[in-house]
Amino acid sequence: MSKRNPAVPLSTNPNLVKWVEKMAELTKPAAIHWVDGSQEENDALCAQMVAHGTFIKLNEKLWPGCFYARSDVGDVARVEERTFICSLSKDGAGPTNNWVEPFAMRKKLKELFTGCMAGRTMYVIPYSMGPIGSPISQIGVEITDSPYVVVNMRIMARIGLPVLKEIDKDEKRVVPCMHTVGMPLAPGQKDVTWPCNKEKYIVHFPETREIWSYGSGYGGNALLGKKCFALRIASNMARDEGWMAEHMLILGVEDPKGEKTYVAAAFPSACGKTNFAMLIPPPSFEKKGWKIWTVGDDIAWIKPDANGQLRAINPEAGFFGVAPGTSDKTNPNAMKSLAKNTIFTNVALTADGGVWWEGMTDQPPAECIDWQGNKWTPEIAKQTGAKAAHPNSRFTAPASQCPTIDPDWENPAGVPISAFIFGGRRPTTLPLIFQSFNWSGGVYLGATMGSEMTAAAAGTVGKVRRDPFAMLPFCGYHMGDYFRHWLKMQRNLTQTPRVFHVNWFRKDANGKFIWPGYSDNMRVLQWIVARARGRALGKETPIGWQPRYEDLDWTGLNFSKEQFDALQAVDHAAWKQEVLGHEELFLSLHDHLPSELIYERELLISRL
Ligand code: SAT
Ligand code: MN
Repeated sequence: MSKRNPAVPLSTNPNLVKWVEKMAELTKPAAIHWVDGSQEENDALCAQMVAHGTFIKLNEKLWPGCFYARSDVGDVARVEERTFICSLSKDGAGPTNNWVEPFAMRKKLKELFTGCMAGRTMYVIPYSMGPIGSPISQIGVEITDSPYVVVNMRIMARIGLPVLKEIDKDEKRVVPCMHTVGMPLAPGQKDVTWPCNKEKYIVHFPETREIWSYGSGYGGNALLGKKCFALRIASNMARDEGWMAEHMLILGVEDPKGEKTYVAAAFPSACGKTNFAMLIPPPSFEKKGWKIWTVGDDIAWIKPDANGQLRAINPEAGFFGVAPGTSDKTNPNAMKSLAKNTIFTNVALTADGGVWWEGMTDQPPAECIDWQGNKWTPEIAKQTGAKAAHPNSRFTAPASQCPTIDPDWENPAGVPISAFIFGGRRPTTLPLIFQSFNWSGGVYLGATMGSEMTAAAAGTVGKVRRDPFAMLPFCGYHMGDYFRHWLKMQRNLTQTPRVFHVNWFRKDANGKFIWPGYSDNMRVLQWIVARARGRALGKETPIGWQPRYEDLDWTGLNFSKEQFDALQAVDHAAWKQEVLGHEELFLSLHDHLPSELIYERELLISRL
């Protein structure tokens, strides 16, 4: 086989080729590489990064096909304060986003990107969010000077030749995504293993559907298909085109007769979305034939089909999961997903060429190298509090390796959504489970969801950080308009999904969690599915429908009616306080807040 010249364009689409040329002129790379997405190309890039020191190849026997990377200490997470929605009007971005006037921002970006790729290779990555050819999928092209981004994108999205074929076939509109680590190399200058820049800009132009990212090599800042496209830009597309781009997991519940019901769920961060997406039912449920199938763990694109049924795809092809806390006990399916062909970033490196993170095993290794490259032992940790793995360390793993991946996860038509679930980390007030009375009541639940802050600082305990639909850092336009879009969506549906709120985190008077969580969440999910199918009873309460004790299957769990009543209690006084918190959020969005939500609030108050 003759080796192709990677600088020769792989596309016949004149707009794409011209844009790439223009960007090369701007950024002045040493070379251009059109990414074909092949295994050989991937192997070569990984080998190149190993030689460079960016990657360490893990022990092939223990971790086949896996690589290890350590980031710069200042480049470990998304940078919300450096994230901008540059819509034409400030009002379009709303009070929950940072806004800079688009012409001023373009001027700044031109400065930043001029010559920014000097001494580096510019990679052109064509990618599809969602199965190639699906009516719900979208195409982007990311230009980047980071080979780390290329190999991560290869796991997180569909990339390369099959996508270019789509682009060339229809001269399809693509979302242009510019990314640079922001560290040009002067002739002869020695590179570092994780190039980045202290100055960071994550910029979105919603009207022109463009993304410009400067200065970071990390996850959500650099893998532009994920939060930047699939949520911030796509939420704009979805509003204009009548669909939904949501920060939601998707899972399928299969009952003993083989009937499958799909639900989509939004939780704020640190509420166990990946764990819920890969839930393993309790043994008594498994024995009867209940199964959970995983479609996605982070993002859902949802569109009504010709019959007015909402159908969802997972636009991603991999899991970009938080490593700490993931174990064979908390999430065996995630552990199996990441057992091979996975990229680990900022976890700890063990003496046998493996990886470790806090919570992975009961016993920490006697010694390892921490995420900053220093020697780490349990003794050192005790003295200094040093973590072996960064709390936001990640695994990038192919979704196809998940043992419970749904057979329909790549179905271009998507899966039918019967219910939406909202949740939060709420030590008080919010019961384990309730169902909204109707769609607008459900939108109210999504709009007012949040998590209680745990910081011990005076005045913050018990304070709820509102995170509407878990979209606070991801909604690419005015949050009030986004609520309106949710309300409007229902008008085009023949089957309206039921809407639920869950809280796995309610505590008793002694500060102990009342609910065991994890597998036992299946008991709640079973009721949700039965309600969505109109098969389960519930009782009416001021906040919505709740299951009675006898409506849940308790086989294999010792959980008394008294415990359940404590978990499900609706404390009127606490709820009146809660509703005041809703008011606070609504005030901040006031001029764009749909009146339906004010009515919902009034109705709730009158029922309390
Ligand atoms: O880095 S990502 O934005 O992809 C993950 C996260 O922070 O939620
Ligand atoms: Mn997320």
